[in-house]
Amino acid sequence: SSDHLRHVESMAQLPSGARRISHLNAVILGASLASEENDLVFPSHDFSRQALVSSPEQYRKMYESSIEDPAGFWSEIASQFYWNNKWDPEVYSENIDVRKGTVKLEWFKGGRTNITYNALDRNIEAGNGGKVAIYWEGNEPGDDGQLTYAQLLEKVCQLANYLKHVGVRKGDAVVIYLPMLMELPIAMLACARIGAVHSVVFAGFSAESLAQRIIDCKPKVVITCNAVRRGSKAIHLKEIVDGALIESVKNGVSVGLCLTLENKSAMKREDSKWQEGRDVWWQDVVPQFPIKCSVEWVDAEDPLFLLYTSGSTGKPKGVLHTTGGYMVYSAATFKYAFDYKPSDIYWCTADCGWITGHSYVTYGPLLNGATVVVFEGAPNYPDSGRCWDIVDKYKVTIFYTAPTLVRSLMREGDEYVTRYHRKSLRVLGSVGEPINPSAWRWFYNVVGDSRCPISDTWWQTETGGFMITPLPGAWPQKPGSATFPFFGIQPVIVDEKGNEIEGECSGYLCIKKSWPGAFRTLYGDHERYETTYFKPFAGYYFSGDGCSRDKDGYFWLTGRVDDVINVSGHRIGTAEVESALVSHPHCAEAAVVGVEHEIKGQGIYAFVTLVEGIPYSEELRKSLVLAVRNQIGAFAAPDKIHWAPGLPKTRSGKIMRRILRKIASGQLDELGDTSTLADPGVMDQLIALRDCQ
Ligand code: 6R9
Repeated sequence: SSDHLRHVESMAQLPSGARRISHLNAVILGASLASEENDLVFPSHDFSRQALVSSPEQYRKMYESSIEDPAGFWSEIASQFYWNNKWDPEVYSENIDVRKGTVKLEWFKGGRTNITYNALDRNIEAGNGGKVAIYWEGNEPGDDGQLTYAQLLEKVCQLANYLKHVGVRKGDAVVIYLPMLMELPIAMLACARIGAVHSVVFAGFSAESLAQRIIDCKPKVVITCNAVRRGSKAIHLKEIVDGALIESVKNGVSVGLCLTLENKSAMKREDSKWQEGRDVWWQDVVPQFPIKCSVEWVDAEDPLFLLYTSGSTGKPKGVLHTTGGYMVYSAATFKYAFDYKPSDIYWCTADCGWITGHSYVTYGPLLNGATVVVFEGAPNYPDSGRCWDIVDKYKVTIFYTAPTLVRSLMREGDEYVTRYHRKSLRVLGSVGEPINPSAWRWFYNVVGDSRCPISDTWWQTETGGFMITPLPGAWPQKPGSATFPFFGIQPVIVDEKGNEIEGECSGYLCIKKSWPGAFRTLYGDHERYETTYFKPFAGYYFSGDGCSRDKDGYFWLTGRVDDVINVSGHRIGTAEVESALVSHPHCAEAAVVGVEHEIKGQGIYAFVTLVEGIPYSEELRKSLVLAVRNQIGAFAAPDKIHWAPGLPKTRSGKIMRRILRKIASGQLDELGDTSTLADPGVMDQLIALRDCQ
């Protein structure tokens, strides 16, 4: 439409500082609030000019070559790394079609390499030994440290030598249960150097969850620390490990060695529980080992790590990634999606216990020779300005975080942000769930001063790296859209029957063909791998996410398909309703679930958190419902608004909808396991408020 064009043109002519996108100019320009897709946010000309990919044309050219000749495209990127032996001429082989037999993917098979060698030694040999690899910022402001690439390699080698000394060999599993201390990436890299398979378990999981993972992968060693400080409390990690190891023994898995780091700032070693013979202090043994350690060259298809992720039912799935393809893919996605330059200071707030911490705290950045900030603490300690304090302290240029953090900081008010300079920032990133356009705008306008493109990266534990993501200098963004596929990725939207739908549409998001970073199996359960991911829509990898594509081809993730609500035959993404609610100026956060409804099939039940200082009232309830009616339509109007001072979240920040569904449907005695909640206290509050509104 001409309005749309005018909008695009006027945006293109504004100087970057004036490119402030808001509901207001959307209204002025004639776009309705519901059609978020009409908002285009352009990178500045200066940004694009210096970018690795500067224009839609350049992207299209590279994308097309990656699809037409995957072997050639990926070989060229892979050649930037060191291979002790080149891969087979075939480059890759794949069968993702269950109808044609076992699902099997191989990339760079026959090639021998080592990811730690490529992340550390290779960069040092290129003259970057003195460059800072890790800036570490502790929970307490002022408690910090740093390691250059050369120093990091020495630490990695000492631990690698120790692990070899205690009998860890190529292919053995090592479980790592550590907070965000430098020793966490060190431990990952040490395992990889000797060909051992690490399985990092987020240090917020309970003893039971940890035991479940230990029982599944049977590690030779568990690496942990005695305790950690979170905000103002100390958590005794070693005691959790003790519990898990007892539980494992009961299930026939006995781990002979628990290497324990003494985290002095949280707890003295004298106060730690100890089992002689099994437990060893890291500080007592590791520093005695040589600072050089030979490299174990592994096949590209040898396993690199296992990372457990929760399925919809049953036991956690052990997602297995191999070496060569993952290396190439994590490095390439990092470089392009963040427009990485050697002068960047990069900070990703994710914990190494999740895939984001694997691909985009540890491997992707270090493979690129980047300087990475590792933060041990909480973003609201000592107050809600901590992130921006850290950004200013280290002159962070790329800041990558999750929508949940953006929303919670947005709720605290702009002053915590504007108090700091943030002038170093040039690229922002978002991951983990769809980012609501209103949170996107706040992140863009307030945190990034309307200057920094946002890379809203859609991907999964299973995919190893970014799948659909902006390339920040290449094209205009739309707040809330992950934009276009990364090189080599062919996303398709399919209907119920698995037919691809073209053009403007919505449906299930699948991927055609393999890519180097794809997971190769679920550990010990290849059948579950095939059933979960490749059988629902034969011929494709099924992501489990819903997605729509707009008239300009932009992809919009609408949330897990298990979170789709079908109201009177209308398919409504919970994320859509949440986004509408959060666009209300008084709503800070919303979580929407389906409940059984006599007439409509399913009704919409919305939990809402209000902006600090706003009281809940009948009037407000009505205006929240109205916001949804106005933005999506009357059919999407919530049947129930449940005021929630806090929402139940996992420690990685994901809202636990399973629990919300139970509360919504009144099954209060079936709440199930709430042990993985970041703050179990919100449950009582929620239940108490259930019937008084
Ligand atoms: C990387 C990560 C994967 C699920 C995925 C999707 C959601 C992640 C997203 C996003 C919309 C984004 N998700 N990034 N949804 N936009 N930018 O989070 O991996 O923990 O395995 O979760 O997270 O629903 O299917 P993982």
